[in-house]
Amino acid sequence: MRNKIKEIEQQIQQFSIVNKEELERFRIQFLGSKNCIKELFSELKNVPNEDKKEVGQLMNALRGTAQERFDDAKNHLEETRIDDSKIDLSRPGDQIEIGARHPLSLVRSEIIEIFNRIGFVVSEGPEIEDDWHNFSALNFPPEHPARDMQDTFFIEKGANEMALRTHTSSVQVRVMENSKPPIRTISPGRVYRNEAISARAHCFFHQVEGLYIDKDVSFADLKQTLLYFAKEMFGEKAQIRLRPSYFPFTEPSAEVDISCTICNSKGCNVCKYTGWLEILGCGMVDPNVLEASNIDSKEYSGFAFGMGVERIAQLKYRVNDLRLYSENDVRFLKQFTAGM
Ligand code: 2U9
Repeated sequence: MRNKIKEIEQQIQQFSIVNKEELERFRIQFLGSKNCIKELFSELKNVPNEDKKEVGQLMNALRGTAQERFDDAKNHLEETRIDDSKIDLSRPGDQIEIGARHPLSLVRSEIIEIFNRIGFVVSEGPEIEDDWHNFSALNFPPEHPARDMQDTFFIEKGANEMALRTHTSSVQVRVMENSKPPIRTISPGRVYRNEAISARAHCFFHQVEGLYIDKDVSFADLKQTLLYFAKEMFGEKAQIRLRPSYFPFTEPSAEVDISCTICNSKGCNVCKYTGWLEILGCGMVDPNVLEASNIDSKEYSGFAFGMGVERIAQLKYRVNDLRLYSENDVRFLKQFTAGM
């Protein structure tokens, strides 16, 4: 009898009561008119007289336990019940936050689309480069400062010298080596320079470099291509000017400014009262660069240009601290949308 009492007590404690239906099943089984505890009481007459008192007390306690479990479960269900009449079905749902594209990704796509429209195709290549593709094939002399540890991240020095590419021109050397002119390609990608990180410099940034090689490609073609780019990127009113410059891989070379879109070239603190903002570098591909990739410089000529995506994004979105692009602060990142 004592075992039966223990067994029923266990059943009472383990009975799952998470809804009204289970509560009712519990009531019928342990407290209803034909409940199992009542059945135990009817067997009390078979218990030896000397044990009757104690067993009777155990049965009473068992009934109390069943009642207690029932009351607790009932109270709990009532407390947690959602009152249907209090639900306001007209309330707007919780806002689901939609992510935004990274500003550099938006600008990169826009640059690619602009050049796609005039026939430039995207080419990509490795971020870890050998000396040939990053420097020698691009006419960098052996003593050029870019080859210094101070400027470039070398991975292996010596015979198998490898470095993180310092520009995506290395990709275009590979295109020249593997295809014949006409070549019309742009190479977007991340590049690395050994620089201390500050608002105006970073150890990595993003470039889009362009290359066009064909018969009779002229400086006028270059200027017209860049004017087209400036107008597509910054608006129909945009103007460009070229200033002479020097790069090992182009001759002649130039730096390109765009008319200040903020003050309409009247002069403001962004353009430092010059009316112009620097946006990219360019030039005619040096014949040595063509020859290094087995392209006959007497038959073919070409132009090239290069721009920093961060710089274009800075001008488009007025971001004046380069570090913001890689800190992944959502307060910064969620401000950019494709239509801006
Ligand atoms: C080949 C030959 C020549 C790509 C060029 C520039 C000028 C240039 C800078 C702009 C800002 C790099 O991101 S930046 O720091 N680039 O000024 N780049 S011409 O010339 C090439 C490319 C490929 C085979």
